[in-house]
Amino acid sequence: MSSELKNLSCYDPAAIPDASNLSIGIVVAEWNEDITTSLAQAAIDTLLKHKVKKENIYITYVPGSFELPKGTKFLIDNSKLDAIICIGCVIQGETRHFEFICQAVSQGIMKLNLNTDIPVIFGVLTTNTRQQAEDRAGGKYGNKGVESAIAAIKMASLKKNNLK
Ligand code: DLZ
Repeated sequence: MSSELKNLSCYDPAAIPDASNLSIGIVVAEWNEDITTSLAQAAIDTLLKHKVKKENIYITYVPGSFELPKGTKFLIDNSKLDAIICIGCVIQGETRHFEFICQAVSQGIMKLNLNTDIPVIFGVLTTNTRQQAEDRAGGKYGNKGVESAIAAIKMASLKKNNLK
């Protein structure tokens, strides 16, 4: 599957498992807040569209993407969720912050996936420009929040089915 021109909001609704009994957490980074708000809203709308109950969607906020793994760990330790979506937006700047944050958040999320029972979804945009982020937060390439919500439903269902 080529990703460069993939519209992040496109999927086959018929291929999505029943989500009516799922509880999903969403951890949202406040940096680039307009973008992350758009991503989070798209994730929420997609979960609701697939019948996740409003009261079973838990939203928390962290200062920046660097804090997403720790915020997610707090949620894992203090709740019983079927999957957690991490929402962030890291935009390349003039310093090397970008590399460190991207590496930390991607490795932190992967560690949570491998070391805990909860699927944790990488809903983080890592872009060279603000325009590229806008294009993927409801712009010409769709919305990564939709893709993240679908991934959360699929992974939560996969986990439940493997436990039966
Ligand atoms: C410091 C920083 C910078 C420069 N850029 C971003 C960004 O583009 N996206 C993002 O989510 N967070 C950024 N941050 C904040 C860090 O993620 C983190 O919150 C701070 O370094 C405090 O640990």
